[in-house]
Amino acid sequence: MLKFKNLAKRNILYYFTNRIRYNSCNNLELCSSNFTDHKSLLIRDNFITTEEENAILKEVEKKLNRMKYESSHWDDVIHGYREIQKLHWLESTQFIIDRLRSLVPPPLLPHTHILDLSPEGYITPHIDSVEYCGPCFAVLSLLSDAVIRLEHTESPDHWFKVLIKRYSVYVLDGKLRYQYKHSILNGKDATVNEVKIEKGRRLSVIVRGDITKEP
Ligand SMILES: O=C(O)CCC(=O)C(=O)O
Repeated sequence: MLKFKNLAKRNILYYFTNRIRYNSCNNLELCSSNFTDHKSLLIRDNFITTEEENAILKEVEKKLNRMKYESSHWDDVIHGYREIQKLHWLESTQFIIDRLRSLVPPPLLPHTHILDLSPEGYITPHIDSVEYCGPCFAVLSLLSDAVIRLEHTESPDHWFKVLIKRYSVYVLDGKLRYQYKHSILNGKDATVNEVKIEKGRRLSVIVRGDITKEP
């Protein structure tokens, strides 16, 4: 019981202390200076160390390296990718995954989605289907920086772009989850304030809230 209480306390602490408001102009590009919706993006740099990145890679590459990059996803959203769903982790890696899971309010889907984008890979604007993803998900970025762009579904002139750094985590929930489409920009479009971001091969480790919880 005490263990559970401590865990719950830690999760709540994580959830509220890491909601960083991005206002550095190097990392953020807004559609207009009075736009504020980006402030509900939870983002935390250096969420893992290089050693922790290596531990995750070692575990997922056994399977990924036997797969070929696919040119496009069944729904045409993801291009240049390979992916797996992973349920069980080695004890040494599980605690990193647990740290990531602690950013998403329970209940969570039990498996972790590993998405490996080739250097040319990208993700087109979409909202995750409510059939596969609950009200919140957290994405840990390995191997490369990337640029995420969010655009309001009904007002496309409401948008922002953020540099998502290697080792960082971001969390989408609330209006950013349901009212904004998100995309990971391709090499040509991957700029923030006209500064080009070099995206190499990028691996994202994604944990999702369970679909049983309605918005
Ligand atoms: O890899 C990412 O940062 C984005 C993943 C994504 O678009 C999704 O899970 O819906």
